[in-house]
Amino acid sequence: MTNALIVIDVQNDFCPGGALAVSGGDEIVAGINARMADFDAVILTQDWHPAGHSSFASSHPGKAPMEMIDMAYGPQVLWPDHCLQGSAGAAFHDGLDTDRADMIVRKGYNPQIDSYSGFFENDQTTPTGLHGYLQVRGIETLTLVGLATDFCVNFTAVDAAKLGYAVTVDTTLCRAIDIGGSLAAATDGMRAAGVILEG
Ligand code: VGL
Ligand code: ZN
Repeated sequence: MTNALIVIDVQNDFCPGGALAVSGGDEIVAGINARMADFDAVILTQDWHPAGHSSFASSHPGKAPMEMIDMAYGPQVLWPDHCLQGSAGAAFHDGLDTDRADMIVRKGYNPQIDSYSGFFENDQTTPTGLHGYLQVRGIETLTLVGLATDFCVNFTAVDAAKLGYAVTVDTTLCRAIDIGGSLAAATDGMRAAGVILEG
C-alpha cells in the first residue's frame, strides 16, 4: 500500500509573528521534516487567499476577527487577513523541507468560499484536485500533520476519511487555534469519522 504524508499549511502567517499565529506553530517544523523519509509521497497544502477574501473580517464592515458570519454554505469564522497570494506570510516556514514535496496543493483562492480542507472548499462540494492526484498515484493511506489542528487539519482529515482513505493525524506534529472549544469539537469529529489520532 502506498502512503503519503500530507503537511497542512506550515506557513509563516500561522507561525509566531504571523497574521494568524498559532501558538507553537513553528515547533513542529523539525519533526515534520524528520518524518518525511518514512513516506512514499509528501504533499504540502498552502492556504492561498486573494486580497478581499470573504473569510477576512476586513471584508465585512463592522465585523472583527474571530466573529462568526453566515455564508451561503453555512457558518464561517472571520479571520484576520492572512496568507495573501504571493506574500511573505503565505510562504512556507523557512525551515520546512519543501524540496522533498512531490506536490503542493493551494486552496482558498476562490474569493467567495473559504477552504479549510485540502480536498474540498467549505461548500463541501468544490474539489481542489487532491483526491484525483492521490487516486492516480494509488495512495490509500494518509498521515496528516501541520496547522491548525482544529481547522485545516481537522477538515482535511474528516474529508479524507469520508473519501475512504485510512487516515492518521500525528497530533504531536500539529498545533491548534482553539477558539470556543474548537479543538475538543474537532477531536470528537475526527474520531467519529474514523480518523486515528496518534500522539
Ligand atoms: C486555517 C483559518 C483560516 C488553517 C486557514 O490552516 O487551519 N485556519 N485559514
Ligand atoms: Zn485561510
